Amino acid sequence: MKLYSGAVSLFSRKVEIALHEKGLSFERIQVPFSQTEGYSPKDPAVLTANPKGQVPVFVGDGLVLYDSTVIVEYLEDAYPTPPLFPKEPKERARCRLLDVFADEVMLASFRPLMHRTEPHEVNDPRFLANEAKAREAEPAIAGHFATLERALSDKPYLCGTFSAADIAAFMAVFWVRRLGGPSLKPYPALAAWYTRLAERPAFAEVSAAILQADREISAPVEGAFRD
Ligand SMILES: N[C@@H](CCC(=O)N[C@@H](CS)C(=O)NCC(=O)O)C(=O)O
Repeated sequence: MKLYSGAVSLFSRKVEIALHEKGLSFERIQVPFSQTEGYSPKDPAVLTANPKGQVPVFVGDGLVLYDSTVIVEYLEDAYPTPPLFPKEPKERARCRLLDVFADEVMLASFRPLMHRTEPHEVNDPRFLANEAKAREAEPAIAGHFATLERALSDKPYLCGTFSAADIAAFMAVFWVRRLGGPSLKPYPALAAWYTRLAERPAFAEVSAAILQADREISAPVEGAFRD
């Protein structure tokens, strides 16, 4: 199996965690990325495999797949043990919805924080204008943290037992923390869940790789990973 992945690509790293959790070995192919040029130049294999030209791209078992959720769902069908989704159809659907919530709804709320890893001068007017938008985004992000807090108030994982929804939501929360977003302090169940996941070997390995990549290619972010 091969995975075309980006060093600081949330969706690629989400698939990497799923592969590790499933105990599947894979070759990781890193595509070019820089904080100034983005994903450029695009890897020809990615352009051929994905009409959107995005990573992750999975190549294996005679298949070429793109989209992190489609890839994780394939891994679940082809390699059901250990499971990453509940078996019962309604529980499974709720779990898939939480994956979409993290990937699409949460992502939209913290997108305005993403400029923070780009190189900038302290008083760069463009950076300051982006910062104003980032501050406006904080209440929506905090609102999503409150939603996750409620979901975790009576269970250790979002779908009861550990699942793909936890991977997707962890990535969203990790990204907010990496980008200096709201603290987890007001959300004790969410903070405990985050710590529980961060200690799993798959999460620890992938988180460490992202932090290493940030040290190499990203601007330091004020308030990143604060309490
Ligand atoms: N919904 C897709 C989103 C993939 C995505 O946004 N990939 C980003 C990196 S995290 C990318 O390749 N961006 C480059 C581009 O859009 O040109 C998924 O879940 O895989």
